[in-house]
Amino acid sequence: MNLQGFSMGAEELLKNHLLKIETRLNELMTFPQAAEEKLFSAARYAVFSKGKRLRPLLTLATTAALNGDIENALTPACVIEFIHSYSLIHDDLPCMDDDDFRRGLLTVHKKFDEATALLAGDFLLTHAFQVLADAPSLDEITRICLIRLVARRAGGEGMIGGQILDLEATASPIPMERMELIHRKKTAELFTAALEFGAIVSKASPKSLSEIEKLGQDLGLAFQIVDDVIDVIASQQKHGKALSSDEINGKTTYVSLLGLEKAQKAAEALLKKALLRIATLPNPEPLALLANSLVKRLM
Ligand code: GRG
Repeated sequence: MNLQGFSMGAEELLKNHLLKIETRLNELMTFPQAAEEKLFSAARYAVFSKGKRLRPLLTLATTAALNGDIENALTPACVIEFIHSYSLIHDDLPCMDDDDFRRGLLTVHKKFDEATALLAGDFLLTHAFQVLADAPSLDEITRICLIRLVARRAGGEGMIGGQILDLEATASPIPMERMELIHRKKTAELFTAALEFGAIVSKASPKSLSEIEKLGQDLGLAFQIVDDVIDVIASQQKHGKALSSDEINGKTTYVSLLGLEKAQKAAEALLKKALLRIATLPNPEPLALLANSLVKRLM
């Protein structure tokens, strides 16, 4: 994490947010002893397997940036993490990326079995909506706004749409505009929802919500570019050459189109734009710190 120029206050606040997120996730993922034990175990395995919690942190940091109520934002923040966890379980399945490991642990279908992994993902997505619909501290209008927004961002023209476009794009190289569209849908849409959740809970004005949307898009795209860069650098370090998993799978990435250096520069330019927007918010420091650490994890 690049902490230069940030006060300890912002870092402490993010650490405190992280603890609150873990506690609320545990509360929302505690199930009575039931015949469906295997399903709940698989879902818990996915949610509590060393994820960085970036998206829920973004929800809370946006809430803090707008002087909103963190307690009200906690359950919505966890809902974003449930949807993220479901997407990773399904993304790892043999019919998609067919990965055996995630976060240094066996993927859910390897630890359990394929059918259980599929259902654990289905469950987490459904659970996310149930938790939002039942959220006791939110008024009904806020709950409907959140449900409508996340359904759109995670749905057929959002994250799931991005995934199908991504699968279709594996066969042959694609131009930059197409790749950016895929990245925006597959990764940036859920990032955007995470920030917008903080804004909605904080009762942001339509103008402020629209600024937060642009911020989420820029940060999400920057994060995905950095993910592509990390993939290449990690494989260089491991194998001593630039043959990343994306390259092995024949995937077009920012790095394959622009080269490593220009891809890094593209991410930095998006970060700069994002930081300018963040600076206009009432309490910008924690969100600025988080944005920096998302994009500068390698630089
Ligand atoms: C299967 C519907 C469906 C969607 C899958 C999110 C996604 C769409 C696929 C994941 C593929 C992938 C690795 C994309 C790169 C960006 C990304 C989402 C990285 C993982 O996010 P982190 O680093 O993960 O926040 P942790 O492990 O920290 O939770």
